[in-house]
Amino acid sequence: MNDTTFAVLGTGGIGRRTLEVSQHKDGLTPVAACDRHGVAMDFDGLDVDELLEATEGNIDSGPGTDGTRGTDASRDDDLETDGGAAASSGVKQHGENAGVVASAQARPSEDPIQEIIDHGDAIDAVLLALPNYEHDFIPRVADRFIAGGYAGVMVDVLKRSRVIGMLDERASAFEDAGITFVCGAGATPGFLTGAAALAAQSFVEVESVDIWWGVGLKSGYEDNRGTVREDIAHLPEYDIDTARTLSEDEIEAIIDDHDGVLEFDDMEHADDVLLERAGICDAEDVTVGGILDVEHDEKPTTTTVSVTGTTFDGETGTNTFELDDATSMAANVNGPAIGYLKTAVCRNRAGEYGVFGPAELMPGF
Ligand code: IKT
Repeated sequence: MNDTTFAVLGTGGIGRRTLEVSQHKDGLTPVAACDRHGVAMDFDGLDVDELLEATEGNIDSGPGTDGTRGTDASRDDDLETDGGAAASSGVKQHGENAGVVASAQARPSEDPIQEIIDHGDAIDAVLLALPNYEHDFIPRVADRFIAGGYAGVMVDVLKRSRVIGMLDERASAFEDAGITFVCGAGATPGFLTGAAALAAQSFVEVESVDIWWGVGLKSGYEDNRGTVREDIAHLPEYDIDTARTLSEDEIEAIIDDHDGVLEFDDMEHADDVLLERAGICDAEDVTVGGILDVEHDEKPTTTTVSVTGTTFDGETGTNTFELDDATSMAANVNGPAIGYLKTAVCRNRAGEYGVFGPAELMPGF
């Protein structure tokens, strides 16, 4: 595959780790990264080490040193907590970090996303590394790329089932624009959805797909505040709107109430609709749940995908796929996101446009 230039929208945990993982992959050149404060752009390739060092140096209360969770309110929330309004205003809120502009390669911007769109001709792929607090936030960002004449790859790591339909509604707009959009390309949905699609191949009928994940996030807590907030929205007492308005202190209190271990059942994760649109099973036959432990780095449970079905010769069985407990969430989200990005670039260069899910594509490596 020829060299691929890519941009990352969002420099929270997912965005920064994507940049880092890309350094270990052939043929990928990160050329732009932005958050609500500004944009770093270099078409010869960003200096990822400098950018990571500068942005991670922004953490007021670093992880792991005293075993406590930090108090910095704006780590992983860049671009998305206000639905992008701050991205346009460029106004820095009280108590916020400088974000990407702490890097010598970055500069403040009134509208960082637009700057990326304006340089879209030189960007093969865009990774939307943004927690999607408002359901239509990622679709609205996609609209901006369509309107700005972008023709290339877009990959997101969104979670919620209902967003897939919003992207599907835009399928013909993506096709007309020449955009290949891969939705739900993180771990779940994403990697684990794809694993379910492979595990289903033994069967002619799939009865159930059960995804059960374990994440230990002590030292990764600061980096993944956005993800933790998204997860809290899945607890029965909360929803996307209430979780979005929680202060960091309130989030700390919820975590403390659960002794640092939060269990999630029946999460609205798009693995269900993505497996249905790939023809594997009905959405209602898919469950997603898991355990998040923010007091330990070890996974509290082994991440497992169980696919139960019937074979052509009448046997019923369950195929399972497990992730090793030693692999981190960062590895299992960002590796696949880059893998799907690579495949999407090949599809885009071959003239295949529209919306794709992780059960329909085999990620590149
Ligand atoms: C995600 O980011 O894809 C979802 C998160 C769970 C990740 C599972 C990783 C499993 C592993 O590393 O073993 C969570 C729902 N936010």
